[in-house]
Amino acid sequence: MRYLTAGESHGPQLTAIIEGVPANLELTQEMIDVELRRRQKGYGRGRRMQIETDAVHIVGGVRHGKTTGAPIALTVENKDWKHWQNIMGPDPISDDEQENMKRVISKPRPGHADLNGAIKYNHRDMRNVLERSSARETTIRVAVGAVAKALLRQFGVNIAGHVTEIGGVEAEDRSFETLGELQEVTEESPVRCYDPSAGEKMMTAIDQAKEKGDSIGGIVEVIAEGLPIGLGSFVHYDRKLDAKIAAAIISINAFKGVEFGIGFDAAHNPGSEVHDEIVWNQNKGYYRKTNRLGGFEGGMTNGMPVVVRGVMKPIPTLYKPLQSVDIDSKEPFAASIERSDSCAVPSASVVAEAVVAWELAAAFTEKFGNESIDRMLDQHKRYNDYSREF
Ligand code: EPS
Repeated sequence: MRYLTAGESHGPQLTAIIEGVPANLELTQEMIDVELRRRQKGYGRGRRMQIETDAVHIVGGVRHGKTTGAPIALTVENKDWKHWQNIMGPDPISDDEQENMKRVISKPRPGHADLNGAIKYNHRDMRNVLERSSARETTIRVAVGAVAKALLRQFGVNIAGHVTEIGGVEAEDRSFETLGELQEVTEESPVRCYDPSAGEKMMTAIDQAKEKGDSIGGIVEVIAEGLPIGLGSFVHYDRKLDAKIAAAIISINAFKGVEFGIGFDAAHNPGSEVHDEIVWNQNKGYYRKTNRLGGFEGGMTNGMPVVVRGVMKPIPTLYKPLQSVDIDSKEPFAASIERSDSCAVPSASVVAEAVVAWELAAAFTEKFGNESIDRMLDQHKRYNDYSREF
């Protein structure tokens, strides 16, 4: 499976084309909209989220609620476009108009793609960079992830994204018994945190950052369960599924690091406290006593839940000035005011869930075929029976 996205933050719409989704998979616009609403909800977002009410149009590859096997095309309109038509329209404009064009950006924001992208693509107006590098693009990736989740659901895979830290406030209570319980609680939390008292403190931290004109980051975790042994492969670097998932997490705007299971703690612990002992029983087949490695060994799933965390830096668009240089005057400046969010970590946990779902779904189609969902299910069942008895 593969997909591409197109569209700018203040352009008319975001678009995705997805190829390789099997035929006869149940897929409706509502199944995608549910995910778009989850992404829009988090505490700490700016005014833009009050303008948008994201909803998908499926414009290819689905008929009467089921995929046909043809490429799936999705669009999500930007409601804000109506305020930006002159600034962001595709038609040529005269030199005069260019001269009077409002919102030309010549002041790069530290931490953004602005300056590097402008130099790379030769743009004197850095709007040409920021419009596409904006995290608005994650909207359509969540829509794509919703298609992946629809596929995974057929195989009994459940996947949950939640927040474990914001602005230095860590979730302490992580004692959920099942993924269902985690989902139930986090869906009701404005910061998507399982621990309600940490959640309150996170909201206070967001309010304080906002007051100061600053922004804060955090850590999100994605857990996926119900996976077979052997998705991905050890045979080549570009077939290691944990590597693909790590890349997918880092590809989310503002993400700077990723770890699986105990992650960086593996550096401090002896091997006997890092590796997961193997057991077998008739019912479950092979499984592990612990899941410190977060569901991966040798680039392949080991049948335990995949547990992956990503760290998001604070959003770099600040009301509080950071020093930079105007590319026209070459003068230093220390003020860049753009509408933005003080914290987008809760939303990012939904995006992380979507990109992990995509990589897992792609690995499923690689392993079990991708022409029709029925044949995939058949292959999957046979493989699971075989691996249990192996
Ligand atoms: C973003 C800046 C803000 C965010 C936006 C990402 O948008 P605007 O510049 O219109 O105020 O709200 O996020 C979204 C629109 C979204 O859907 O998540 C940025 O600079 O990355």
